Amino acid sequence: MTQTAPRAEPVAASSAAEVRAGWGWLCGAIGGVAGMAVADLTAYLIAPAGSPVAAVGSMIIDLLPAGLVNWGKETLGTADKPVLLVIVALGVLGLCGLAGRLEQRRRYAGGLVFAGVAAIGIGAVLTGDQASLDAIVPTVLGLTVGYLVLRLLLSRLADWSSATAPAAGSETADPLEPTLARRSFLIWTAVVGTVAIASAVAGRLLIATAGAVEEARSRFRLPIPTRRDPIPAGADLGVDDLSPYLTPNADFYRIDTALQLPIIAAADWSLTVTGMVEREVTISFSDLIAKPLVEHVTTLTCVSNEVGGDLVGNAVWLGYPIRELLAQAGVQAGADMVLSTSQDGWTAGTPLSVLTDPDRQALLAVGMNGEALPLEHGYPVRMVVPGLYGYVSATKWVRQLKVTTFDADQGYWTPLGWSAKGPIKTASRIDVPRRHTVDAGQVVVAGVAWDQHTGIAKVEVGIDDVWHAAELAEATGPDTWRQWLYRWDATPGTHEVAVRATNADGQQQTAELARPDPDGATGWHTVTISVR
Ligand SMILES: Nc1nc2c(c(=O)[nH]1)N[C@H]1C(S)=C(S)[C@@H](COP(=O)(O)O)O[C@H]1N2
Ligand SMILES: [Mo]
Repeated sequence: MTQTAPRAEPVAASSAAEVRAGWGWLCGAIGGVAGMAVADLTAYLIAPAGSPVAAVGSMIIDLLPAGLVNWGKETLGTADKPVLLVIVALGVLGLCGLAGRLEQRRRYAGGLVFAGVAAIGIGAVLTGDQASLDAIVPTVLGLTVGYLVLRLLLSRLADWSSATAPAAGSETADPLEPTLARRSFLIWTAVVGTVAIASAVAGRLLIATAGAVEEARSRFRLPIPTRRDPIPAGADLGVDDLSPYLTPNADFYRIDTALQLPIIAAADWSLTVTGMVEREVTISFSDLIAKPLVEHVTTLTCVSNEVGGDLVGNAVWLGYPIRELLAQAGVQAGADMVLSTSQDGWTAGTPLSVLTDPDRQALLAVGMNGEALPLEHGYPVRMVVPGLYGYVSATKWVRQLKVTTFDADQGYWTPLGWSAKGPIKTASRIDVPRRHTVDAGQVVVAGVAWDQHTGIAKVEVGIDDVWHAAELAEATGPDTWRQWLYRWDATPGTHEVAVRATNADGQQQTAELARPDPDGATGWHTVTISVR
């Protein structure tokens, strides 16, 4: 008896250390769950392609030998993806648990492991098919939060351990303190753990829905248009750094008020024409794509675009003319506006006359540059109206068209101080040279000019206020921008290079400077170029 007594304390101490180590693993794992939750929720909100767990899963599929992948598909069937995601999640939990244990021994050691996990996630996201810089945000944010959660829980655990250890010089610790510290740690762990798990499950479900919609979107084959809008060979001058005639979808500017990207499955979409109509018409996605669709190239511009700004892009849109749908509903006399409403409640008020104009291709668009609309550009259906700024016409995720009047209704931006009507103003922009220091000799000055639905007839380049005609590229018609180019014989010194366009009505772009609000910026885009 007396021989075993001295051993009792070391045994207890070492098992207490083991228990602490166990808690360290748990704290790390909870940090990992919190991190995945934040990553998935952030991805859902801002960048659906940025979920690191899913991206790592896809990367694993890409790295594994095809035989193994096929074997997985055959044995697991449709469960293959969930199983893979669970494996990835368990891997993250394992690594984060290890991080917890290491952090407990040495500050920042676990942080290094978290950083390593983040690096894998970022690598996977950036090598995915929809890589973009935004897409790394979820991973970075998630693992930062995860590490902070780990630090928080470990500090509670440390409080408990120090309360348990008898204070130096005293026989026993205050019996109350360890209990309190222990309870505090356990409560924090339970609460943070539960919230993390619940958020992770919610995040995964949301991102999985978004993923399924995105997958259906990317598989969707656009119907063949009944009318094409052939692009002349001379539409693109092929100058380096000059905006291409057609803006690739990945580079197309994005403007909307949506904090959360609306995720709409095509099968769940429908659009209702209501208000001052003879009969309400509701159309489903399958009805819409079965209609005769037309293809039209239209340049979209944001009213917020500053002089020289980049909130403008040109795309081939495929869709159904809105006038046809309005005709089916039968517009009542007295109406002068169509208020369109999106899935997320945003609205735009468009002049009825523009939408019913037989010479204007105002579309309910399903396609953008040969593919289904990207989610952030309005999937499955948006409006595109030549000649009007986006805020009064280009409703993305559109669900309702209400035929009404400008007296009775107003679009989202009107009460916020923007003009109720937003016809596009004549504008031009210098894209090239991108660097504003050049060598003397021939310098290509090039850019784009637009005045949708009127068209651009002339572009001039001013070198220190002496104006020269620029060469104009072709275009599909008046609804798109035109590239322009001027070969400048640059002499050493500092020069002011400006551009101004004249539209097809003979109206020269105004030099008068105006801010974007309330109805679009004006002024000549001017750059200072120093020639060596
Ligand atoms: N649902 C919805 N649609 C919207 C907006 C919006 O905030 N919500 N913004 C509009 C504005 S101001 C512009 S300029 C265009 C931009 O379209 P894009 O993001 O496809 O370039 O969309 C329009 N459609
Ligand atoms: Mo806009």
